[in-house]
Amino acid sequence: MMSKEDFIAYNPIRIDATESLYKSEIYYKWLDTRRSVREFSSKPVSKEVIKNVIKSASTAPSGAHKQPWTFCAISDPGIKTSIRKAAEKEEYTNYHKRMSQEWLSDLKQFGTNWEKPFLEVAPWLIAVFYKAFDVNDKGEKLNNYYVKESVGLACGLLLSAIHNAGLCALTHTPSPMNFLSRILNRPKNERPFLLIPVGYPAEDCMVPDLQRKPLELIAAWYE
Ligand code: IYR
Repeated sequence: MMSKEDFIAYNPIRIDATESLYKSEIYYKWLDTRRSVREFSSKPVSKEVIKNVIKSASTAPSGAHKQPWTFCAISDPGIKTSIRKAAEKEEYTNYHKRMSQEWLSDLKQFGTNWEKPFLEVAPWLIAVFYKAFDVNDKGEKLNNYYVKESVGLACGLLLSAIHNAGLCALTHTPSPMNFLSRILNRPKNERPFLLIPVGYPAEDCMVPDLQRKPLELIAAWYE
């Protein structure tokens, strides 16, 4: 059993208020340049970079520090093709039958449709799975906590790490995405969460002209 005696000192480098203000502003301005992209270059990205962004993601806090995630990194062209085919099959039905008029109209500005060429063009796909529970050596179920919150946090850090590496990504959510468990042969305790193509943007990559909400609309102050 862990007790307070097992704690270790936490002593991050202290910075003064001026540097803090400067760094917070620089970080925001840099993060604000991140965009989701759907037009990728096929230019390769090294496995070392992908390892580092996954390790960055896994620094996220998680319920009871269970780290209930698996990041499947796929560069195999055959697997990418299988994933594209399965995703497009679902998306075709989504766009033609399952999505409401309101939903379709909300998506108009992004120019999306059922076709997902980026799933083959991007050099890497990271399929993120959440672990609904863990399984120990004896095959017994162990609880995880706040699983989706935890994996969502890890994905946020993943996107930041990808942006920091000069790469771009799309948080893609084909629905339903059970096909990912089948194609990637994942164990029963793992469920698909996000499918994230990663790479360089295409030379002529275009993105919608979106504005982010101003602070007044996203923050409430109680001083
Ligand atoms: N999953 C579909 C539709 C879609 C839904 C939302 I909400 C988006 O922000 C974007 C797309 C697709 O990937 O096309």
